[in-house]
Amino acid sequence: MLNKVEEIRKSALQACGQAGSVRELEEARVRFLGKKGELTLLLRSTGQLPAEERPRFGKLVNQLRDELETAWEQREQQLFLEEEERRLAAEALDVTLPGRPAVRGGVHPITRIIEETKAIFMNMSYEIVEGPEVELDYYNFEALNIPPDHPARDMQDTFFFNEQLLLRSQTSPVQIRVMENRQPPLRILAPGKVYRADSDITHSPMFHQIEGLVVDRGITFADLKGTLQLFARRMFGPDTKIRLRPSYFPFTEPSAEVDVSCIMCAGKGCRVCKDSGWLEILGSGMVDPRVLQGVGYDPREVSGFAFGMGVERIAMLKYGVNDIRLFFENDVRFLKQLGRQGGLVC
Ligand code: 2NL
Repeated sequence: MLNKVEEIRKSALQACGQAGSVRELEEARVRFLGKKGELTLLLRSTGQLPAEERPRFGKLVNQLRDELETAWEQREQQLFLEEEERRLAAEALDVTLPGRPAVRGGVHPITRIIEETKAIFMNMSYEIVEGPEVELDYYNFEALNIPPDHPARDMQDTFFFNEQLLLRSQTSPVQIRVMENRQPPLRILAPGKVYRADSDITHSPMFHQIEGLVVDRGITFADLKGTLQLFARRMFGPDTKIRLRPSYFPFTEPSAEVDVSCIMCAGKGCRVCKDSGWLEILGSGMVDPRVLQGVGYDPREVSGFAFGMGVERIAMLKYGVNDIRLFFENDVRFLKQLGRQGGLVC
């Protein structure tokens, strides 16, 4: 029996020393020290011994149990530390490695034109105004002196929800609303999305427009011309010339279309300006007295000028883009290419 105790002691200490992980060690513990383990079995065999030997044997087995428990505790501590060391080594993080460069986005070319234009007019003390994209027929057409039979009213050109409600086809209704609510002097710029039932390489059903309006006592056509001259120089460069051609809009009288000297060839003639040396960039005119009257202003007291431009058209000219749809596909390669040409912006 004493040999048996020594035998178990040896093989238990061996198993304890050989356990390569906390899990293996626990398996060995169950095998020797567990409820059905070897030590328990040994203790049960006490009954086979003569009565006088039993106390000494019991004491021996209990000593062995204490010894093994201590051995297990120490080994467990050791294995735990080893395992933790291995885990920390595997998780090691080299904080001196260079970081990955963050991919930076850019401002969309359309947004850029809008922001530049806003900055130019804010510099001339204009106020930026906004309004609803879903409008009433009254603000989009009637208040702008657009008669019921005018081609712009064609159901085919404008998105109507019903008889009265539509998607605005220009940003003028924003300005009508401002005039209705406020008295001159007024210097406002209304940028925003507009909608027309038209789609090809130069037309998109949604595009962006910027309109400007000045109303005060004594505003003349010279104010219009000087303002647009300054805008053109700041937008396209200090040597830019402008040219006004007579035109017609129901909401302005007189009306003028404004050209700038070609930004590609400086007026010498090229493919972009179709050899004319000029590019049309906006429409403008003196606010029609009927429009002023409609918002409750007295046309004998105040006068005003207004202008409107298509943002995509300006962006296409400025960046040499021939298909408007490229602006809305948001192909990152296209947007990056325009981003690199940002130097054109003055
Ligand atoms: C163009 C022409 C224009 C206006 C817009 C306007 C607004 C009010 C009163 C009078 Cl509230 N006029 N806006 C005037 C002339 C031309 O736009 O070709 N736009 C793309």
